[in-house]
Amino acid sequence: MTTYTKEQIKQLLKIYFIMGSNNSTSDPEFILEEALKGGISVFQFREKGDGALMGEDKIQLAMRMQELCKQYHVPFIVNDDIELALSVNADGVHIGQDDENAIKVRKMLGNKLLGVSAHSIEEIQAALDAGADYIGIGPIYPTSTKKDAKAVQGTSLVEIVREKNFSIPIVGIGGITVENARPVIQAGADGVAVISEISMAENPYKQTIELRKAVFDQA
Ligand code: 3NM
Repeated sequence: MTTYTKEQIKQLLKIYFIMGSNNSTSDPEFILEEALKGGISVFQFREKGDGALMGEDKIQLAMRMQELCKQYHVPFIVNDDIELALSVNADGVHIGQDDENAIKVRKMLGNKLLGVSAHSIEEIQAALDAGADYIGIGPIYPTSTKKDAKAVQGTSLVEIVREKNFSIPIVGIGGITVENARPVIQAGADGVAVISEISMAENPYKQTIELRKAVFDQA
């Protein structure tokens, strides 16, 4: 398991920003820094899909983004690429159901954070048994960012997990915006994970602040 406490992980998940170089029309490092200034609580480097960087270019971008995160004391998580996460000494890894087996990844990561995407109670239980530190549940709303996203499920699985009194940290993902973030938290998620709401925003700094308001001010 990780050195973070469960409560610390729940705090980290509040404003979970994910981005790769193909998720924005402007400089991804500029966007990340604006999001860091605005108050994201964790960052995931997700270099995937059409036009994604590979090889040395990917490693170099990861290292520059990690350095930015360090300046703002925000943990840096790598999507799927365990070798990269270990080589740059990232704070953790996030994997989906089609990626490397969670039990194997847990062993490779030592005490780094492990997040797993899950779409059913069975998948959540398997991730827990494998030693996941948090679960990503989605897509909550329709998303055009992930081409192979599963069927939209709203907040129902988040609610079921909480009804079952699973205390695992949960982050909702998929189509989450400033306008629709509140119900995700009200359903029992600890935080919201977004790509385009920040990466495509006209003003990523202001959008992050607005997202923080939606998540923290639960009127
Ligand atoms: N995973 P946006 S949905 C990376 O359902 C990812 O597991 C999903 O992007 C899942 O915030 C998704 O732009 C894309 O909708 C999230």
